[in-house]
Amino acid sequence: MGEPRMVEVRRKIIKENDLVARRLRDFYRQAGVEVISLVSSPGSGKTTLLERLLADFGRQCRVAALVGDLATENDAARLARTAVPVKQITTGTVCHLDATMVERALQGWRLAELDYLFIENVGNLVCPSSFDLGEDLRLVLVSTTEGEDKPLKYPTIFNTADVAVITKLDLAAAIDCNVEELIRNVDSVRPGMPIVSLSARTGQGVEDLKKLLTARHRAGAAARVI
Ligand SMILES: Nc1nc2c(ncn2[C@@H]2O[C@H](COP(=O)(O)OP(=O)(O)O)[C@@H](O)[C@H]2O)c(=O)[nH]1
Ligand SMILES: [Mg+2]
Repeated sequence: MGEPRMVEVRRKIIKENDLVARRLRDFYRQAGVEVISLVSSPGSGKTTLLERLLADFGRQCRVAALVGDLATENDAARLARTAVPVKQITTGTVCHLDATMVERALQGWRLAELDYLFIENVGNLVCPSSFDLGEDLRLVLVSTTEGEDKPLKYPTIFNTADVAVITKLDLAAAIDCNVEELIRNVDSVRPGMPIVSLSARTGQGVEDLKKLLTARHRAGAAARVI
């Protein structure tokens, strides 16, 4: 396939995805559910953070999760221990979730009975940035163990997310990560982007993220009432 043809096919796929994402966004809004997705490279700590968030939020409100991976149901099994509804989407060879996969996975779910739906994307810092899932908020995670320069190398994923989450803060000293530099690099790629630094292992900083998410949810609910 020649390059112009590849570009054309890709553009068509993304356009179709945007139509489904728009439908999903309306669906989420009507149901009054806040949808939060997580993107990062493999191993940055998406599932570990979700284990905490689902357990904590699950005590106060109605929460569910979809998790994407190329293969295995491992993450769904980990998250199911939190006792909230969880469904795994296995994508086979596809390196990202798309809106159609999410729409299909949600069939039969009563979204109006949920306050929050979390979606863990396939671990990848490139492809998920092109695929809108209709979510209200996209978190991009980058761990202290990945190197301070990752925001500079993968700017698009930061530019298509709403909040940056620096993970594995407990490992920063051991790995000699300069967290200030990592924060500066996120800010240089996306000035003003909210940044939360945390460790899902120790719990340090997790409250800050929870506060940010609940404040947004309250603001969204108020806007819906008005
Ligand atoms: N020390 C430390 N390890 C973490 C933290 N978060 C995740 N991990 C570990 O990093 C590895 C990958 O985490 P996982 O949540 O599966 O990443 P995912 O692929 O992004 O979902 C696992 O061994 C986790 O236990 C953290 O905050 N601190
Ligand atoms: Mg995972």
